[in-house]
Amino acid sequence: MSDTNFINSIREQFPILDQKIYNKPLVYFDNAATNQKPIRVIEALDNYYKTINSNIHRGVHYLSQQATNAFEDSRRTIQQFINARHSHEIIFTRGTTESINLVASSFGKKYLKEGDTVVISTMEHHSNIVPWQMACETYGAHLKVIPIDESGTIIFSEFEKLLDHNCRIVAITHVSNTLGTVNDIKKIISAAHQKNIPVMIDGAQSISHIKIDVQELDCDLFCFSSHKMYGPMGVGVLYGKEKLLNELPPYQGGGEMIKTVTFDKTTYNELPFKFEAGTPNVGDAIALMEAIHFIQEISYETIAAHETELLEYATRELLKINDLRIFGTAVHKASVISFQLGNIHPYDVGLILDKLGIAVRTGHHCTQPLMDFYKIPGTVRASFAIYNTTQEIDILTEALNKVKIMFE
Ligand code: 7TS
Repeated sequence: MSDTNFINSIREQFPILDQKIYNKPLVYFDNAATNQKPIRVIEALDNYYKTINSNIHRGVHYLSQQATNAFEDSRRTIQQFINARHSHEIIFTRGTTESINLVASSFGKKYLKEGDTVVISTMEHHSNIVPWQMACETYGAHLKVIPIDESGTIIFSEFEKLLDHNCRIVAITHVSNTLGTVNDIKKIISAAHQKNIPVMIDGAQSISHIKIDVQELDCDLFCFSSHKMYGPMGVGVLYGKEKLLNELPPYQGGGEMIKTVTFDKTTYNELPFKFEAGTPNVGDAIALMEAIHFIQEISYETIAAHETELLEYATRELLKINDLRIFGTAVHKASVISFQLGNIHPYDVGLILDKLGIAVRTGHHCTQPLMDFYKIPGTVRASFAIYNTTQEIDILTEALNKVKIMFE
């Protein structure tokens, strides 16, 4: 059992949690969409704008140097956090969606041609489907989709069949935002590499739950968002192996990504700046560093232990409710539970839960092909973070029983 005092000491760091919604204590179970921010992250952002706000890399003046140093400190902190070999392998983006668009656009331009295939899975978020569809359309390539079984687990033997001589890249999520499935990406990467196929991992949902070591995983590209790991919105990361990033053409043109510009020809800057056109989100990138320290101080071991306890408790308690069906029953799951309550529309469930102070997400969760697979319009999704408690799960269970009675 998690130590209540310890979890309370964590909750105290999140001012937003201490409020009432419709006169009920807030139960925040929409962490897979975005999790809340500890006060130290909020203060880091506040301090940035109060003390060193300035445009970076270009200024000779004191503030610009301070902002540049802090921004580059954040890059090095991220490098160490995911154990990248070099800090220039860390590219700042707006978030996972932009990181994937960057990869699909640049990789597509360099490597995709008529008849090639891009392999993704049935459980991808739209952000890891649409950019690849767009690239495939441009270059005459095709999307191939790894099937899953009823539990929401990838059928590995089917995946291996897709690794043929036409396959240029595998782009796959680490953790499903809808089902919670944790894919065995080490095995996936290793199988693809045996055929010399690079792998891009969508780490949007894993970064706050699982320790990432990009060298150990040997992934070629890894994308994540700050706002899903206790950091601010508007900033994210693309990690890429130096050699691959050097081969890829720039994504956007503008300031900072150039070495020289004439009206006849432009030469591009070196990594990471080649991929960072325009003024970056300096303040949020600096505040992200604080979110990393927050996670590191708690430790992934503690986070995983607590969230596993919440997942197991919630699964047990929710399944006691008649007619409640959980989607996503893979052996390895992150703290996400998607469910349907009898025939009640997920949106109706969400609306009533909201009136009882409980924030969940309802709908297709930007995974429409996955909804098609299960032949359902959507689910109700509760997703847990380090500050959630079993008492809050009891509130959810009680509320769902109320919803059932209302619709009976
Ligand atoms: N990939 C996965 C697996 C995600 O869960 C999300 C966001 C994204 C990519 C896109 O991340 P963004 O930060 O660029 O928006 N997932 C969700 C969700 O489940 N509910 O709201 C956003």
